[in-house]
Amino acid sequence: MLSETVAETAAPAGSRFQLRFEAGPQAASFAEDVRRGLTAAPKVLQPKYFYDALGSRLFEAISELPEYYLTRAEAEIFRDHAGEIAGALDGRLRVIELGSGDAQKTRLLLEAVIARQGELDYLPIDISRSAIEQSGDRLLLAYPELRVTAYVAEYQAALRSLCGEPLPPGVHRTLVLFLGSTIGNLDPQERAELLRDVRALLRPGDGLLLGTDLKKEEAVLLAAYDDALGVTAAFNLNLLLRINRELGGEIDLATFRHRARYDRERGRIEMHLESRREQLVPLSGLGLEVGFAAGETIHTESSYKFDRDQIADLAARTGFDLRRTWTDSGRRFGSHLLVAR
Ligand code: AVI
Repeated sequence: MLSETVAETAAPAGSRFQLRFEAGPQAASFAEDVRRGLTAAPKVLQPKYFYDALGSRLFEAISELPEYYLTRAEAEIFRDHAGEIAGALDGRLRVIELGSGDAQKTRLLLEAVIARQGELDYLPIDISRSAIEQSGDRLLLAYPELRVTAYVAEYQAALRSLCGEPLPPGVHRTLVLFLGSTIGNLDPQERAELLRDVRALLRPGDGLLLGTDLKKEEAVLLAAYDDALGVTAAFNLNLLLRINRELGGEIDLATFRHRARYDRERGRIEMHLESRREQLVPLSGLGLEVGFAAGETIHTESSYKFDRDQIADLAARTGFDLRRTWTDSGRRFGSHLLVAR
């Protein structure tokens, strides 16, 4: 389906902050996706629905957990190597970030780029207007040399709109950031499509910095997705709470449990919600009743883990070369610089 693109600028002219809204193709609603997912076999819900207000806060809490090393490991890479990363592409950069959220780790990179070139155009893309406005405000306060053009949009819609725009004067290169191993939540086909969309925006020599979790012992991975405090369990179960709240469901949360398992062959952690007993779950708002067998699960997320060869292969298939990988001292996480061919 062709998208209708609406771009608005919601900032006074001359300010260092611009907000744009890009409407992509009409996405299915939460209600439609829940109906489809819970009447499918096997049952499935998309991980993008984790991130309502409570889910976003639970994810922030996950990042603080001792078992969930990903956020800290990536921050360590940026603390140790931001200067090298910022200098890896020649010429003056602009930085585009996919899924910027609170842009906490990104600050280390932005600071390093500003230190090299004195000023910077930063273009964060996120579907959460509040996250993008708050982080934009904080960044502009901290860095007077920064200009922010923020896109409240799905990645694809914003990338497509950016494709038509010329580079700002004095900018030679684009560096796209896709951090936090968010790419690991996409299936192989979606992942390649997204990288091709990024590649379409770039010119030869431009870069994509891709953060990915790395393959490691199963026990470490499982603990990261099934922590002792039960925060990840709450993050997962919050999907059912959201269905109750937004779609008039009457799901008894106590009849489901969080499950994390590692599928070694596919190289992915899977999160599931498992019914503790046989039951009929009423979803009155959808005019639907969903039957569960005891032990039956809803697959709520896949989180793929990678090795360097897989990233090199993905890069080659999507129009990039893998130029360099930085890892943290524990070699748990990788920041890969892909350069457009
Ligand atoms: C956002 N994403 C990279 C996280 C991950 O590790 O796959 C989401 C998450 N799910 C459970 N814990 C964290």
